[in-house]
Amino acid sequence: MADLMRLLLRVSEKAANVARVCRQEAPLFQLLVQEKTGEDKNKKFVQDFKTLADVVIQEMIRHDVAAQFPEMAGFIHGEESNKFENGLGECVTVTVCGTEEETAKLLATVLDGHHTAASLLARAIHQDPETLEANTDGLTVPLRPSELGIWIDPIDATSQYIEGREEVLEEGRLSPSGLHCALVLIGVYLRGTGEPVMGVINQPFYHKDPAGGRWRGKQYWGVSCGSVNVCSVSRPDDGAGKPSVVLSSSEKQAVKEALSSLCGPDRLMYASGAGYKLLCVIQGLANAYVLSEGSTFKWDSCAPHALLRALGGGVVDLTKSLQSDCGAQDQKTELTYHQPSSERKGADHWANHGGLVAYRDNSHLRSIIGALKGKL
Ligand code: 2IP
Ligand code: CA
Ligand code: CA
Repeated sequence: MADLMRLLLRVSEKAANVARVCRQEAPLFQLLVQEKTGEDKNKKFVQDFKTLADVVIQEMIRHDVAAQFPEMAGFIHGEESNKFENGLGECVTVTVCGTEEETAKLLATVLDGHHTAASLLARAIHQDPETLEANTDGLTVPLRPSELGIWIDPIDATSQYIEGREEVLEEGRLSPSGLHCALVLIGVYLRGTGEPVMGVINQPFYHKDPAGGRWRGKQYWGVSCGSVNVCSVSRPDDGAGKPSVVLSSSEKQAVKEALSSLCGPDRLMYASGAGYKLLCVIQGLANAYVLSEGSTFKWDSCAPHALLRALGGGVVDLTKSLQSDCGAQDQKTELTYHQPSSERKGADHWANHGGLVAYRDNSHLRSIIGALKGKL
């Protein structure tokens, strides 16, 4: 299944192109933004935006994967539904058609007849991405397509994507908010056990060329199954010492206080985007990410979880870990991706409702769980 990894890298780059095209045209971008309603609303935000870019990206990934791996067709899920309502109140099902012209025609109906916008999007969808630097030579993945499922978050940190603040990133430093927090996340899990086995994270707005003003992205990938553990990011040296932890700025006061006594106040950091915080742990910019609420979903954590496992870490359910007596690295507390929560509705069906702790080093996980016991 190394072919699947190569396909996911290629399709994530196409997704990043779509995300970039949508931002480049300001009037087009305004046009694309709609508010989410009903049960699929992420309760955390008063205004949660659903963009056509999201819907288009998810459908494009689904289309390309199903074309090469038909056995996976019914098992490619994501945050978005492919129903899009245009300014006239008409509901259009967004699909990727056989040709660029057909796709442009369909998108024009969604875009109330804005043909230039529709053509730009269709071109990004049908164009092969420029050659990528990812080196997957010699990679072998002992899996069959019929045992795999996929979770897609077409754009994570939508609020940062829409706000669009440009930050210059410094190597080795966590930068709390801005366009670079927006990520394309594609995770692969085992249908039988729900274990995450492959992941691709694409950061479409990694570097802006100061001369031409063009954005360049960055890709991160990993495979973790059986004895195969490969990650494009090298394992950072965690050292002994106290962990540094990244949190959402809206995290509970009790959690901030408990972790501040464990790590020291200057080792607590805040950043936007669930995916970006997970990426910070993967890159070693923080030792762990703690979230006490059920505000992330399977599509947020699946891809980064696979990379963390490839690096020897993981993502556990916080509530289960606090209840478990076995201490850390209890396989039963790791998040899984195959089963919905039956008591919940809409998007909450697929929420990581017990909260989470993402970690690379087991000793850090143990000390964090210890510090939070009895505090929540
Ligand atoms: C969101 C996004 C938010 C995050 C939230 C996710 O996904 O990553 O930034 O909140 O949990 O569900 P926070 O930044 O406080 O961690 P999306 O942007 O795809 O809705
Ligand atoms: Ca998300
Ligand atoms: Ca999203």
